[in-house]
Amino acid sequence: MADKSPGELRGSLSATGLRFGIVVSRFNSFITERLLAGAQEALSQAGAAASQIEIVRVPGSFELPIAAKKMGASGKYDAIVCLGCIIRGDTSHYDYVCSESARGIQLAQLDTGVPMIFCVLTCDTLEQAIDRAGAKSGNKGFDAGLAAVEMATLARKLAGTKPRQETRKRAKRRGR
Ligand code: INI
Repeated sequence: MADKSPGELRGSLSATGLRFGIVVSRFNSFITERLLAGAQEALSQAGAAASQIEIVRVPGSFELPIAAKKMGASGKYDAIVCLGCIIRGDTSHYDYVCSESARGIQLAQLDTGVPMIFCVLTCDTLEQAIDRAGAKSGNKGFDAGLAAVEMATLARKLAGTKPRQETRKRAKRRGR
């Protein structure tokens, strides 16, 4: 991240002491599983152990908001990553699923106060989705994982609370 000016508040990329939820749509799982792998990689690079991450699966992107909202309301997570892939078909179904998943996820984070990362690919073709799930245009799941760490740490700072201290026992188990 670029240098920050005095008095500026921003998140960090350290996942120490934080908990993350990832909610994944099974629809177009060929793509969403790649997004999931990207998000997990980003969280791991930020220092999160598998025990700090919980994964929840839902049928399609339309169901992401309700799961994300319930996860947010549980108080168990510092940030939640929402992963889906919507590919345009012959009817207007695509538009409803896109707008409701985006709207629902935004409402869920505003209602619960838990940062939720919108990583729902909205593509005209499968090729566009493949490009964004680890091919030509990188892996948007990875970007979402980093955004989750940044927003989780920023939310802690804004609330004036510190991440949970890592116990010596847990640190030892993780080989730190
Ligand atoms: N769900 C998606 O995540 N992606 C899609 O491309 C998609 N299409 O094309 O239909 C899709 N539909 C299912 C939807 O999300 C719900 O699961 C379903 O309508 C049941 O509520």
